[in-house]
Amino acid sequence: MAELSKAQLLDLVNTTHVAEGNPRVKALTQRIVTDLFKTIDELDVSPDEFWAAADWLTRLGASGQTGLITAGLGFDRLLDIRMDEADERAARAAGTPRAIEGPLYIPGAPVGKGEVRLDEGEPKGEVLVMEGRVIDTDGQPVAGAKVDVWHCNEKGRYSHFDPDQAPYSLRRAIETDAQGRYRFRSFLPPGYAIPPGSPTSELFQALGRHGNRPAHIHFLVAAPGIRTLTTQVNIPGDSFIDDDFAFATRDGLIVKLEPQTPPAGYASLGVTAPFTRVRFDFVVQKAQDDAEATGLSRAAKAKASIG
Ligand code: MBD
Ligand code: FE
Repeated sequence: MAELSKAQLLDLVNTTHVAEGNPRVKALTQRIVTDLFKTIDELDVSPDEFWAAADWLTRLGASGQTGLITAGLGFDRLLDIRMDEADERAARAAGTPRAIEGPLYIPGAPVGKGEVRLDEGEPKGEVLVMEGRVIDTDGQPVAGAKVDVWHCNEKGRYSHFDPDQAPYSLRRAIETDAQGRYRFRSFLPPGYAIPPGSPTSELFQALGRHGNRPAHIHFLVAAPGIRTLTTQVNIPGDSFIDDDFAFATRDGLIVKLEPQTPPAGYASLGVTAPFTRVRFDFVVQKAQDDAEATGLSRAAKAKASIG
């Protein structure tokens, strides 16, 4: 091979092949490589800058933080906005708004019928009971739906990613009863902050950004024939509520707190004193096909569909 101009090199990179390959992967790779060649040239990226970035990517992957960066750079929310747009076009924008799954979901949490406790032992914060129904967009209850719920501990950390917590701590699923009802006890979680000293916080420091999320609780709601709903609720009053590093706050998902709710009727959850109640119904859509009703997390769904 002889000397190459930049344009000739790019053309070679984008066209060299010994087999057909995957046309979609080829198109996307060509676009990204072309854009990056252009960025390097137009922004005069030095070798030191390039190799520092490559090293950062290696460390990012090794630290398991790819999903933190995608959230912090807005990609998770972008994909939601695009799905909302597709729903608008298809006249299917209805029900509880979707919100990003985030990188911290773990499938396989213990399931309880009708109600569960996420917390164990002494309350680690204000006692919370959240309750409501899963109903479809016609207002019909969805019995036997699975409501997966997960949130961080009092230090803002999530079990599985935090070695100090037991497996599935603050992760449970509730199977709705015949009336579509669910309820669970936990505590009001604090916000989340990206781990200091990590590749993610390195980039955020260089960008002059913080890595805080307002207090929130995650849900994955699934039932046969129902379009799987991934969403979150925000706890009002958090100073980061309109300054989420993951840009995930949405109207309709900021719940109302009912402090000092009398404990009568909540004994089965171990509630004996006034507590904070949140009432929230998940309004879900009927699935148009089986692929919409898998109940899978984003990673598992992508694996099932793309491999
Ligand atoms: C979280 O708790 C979260 O929900 C997201 C989206 C990103 C990082 C931490
Ligand atoms: Fe979270």
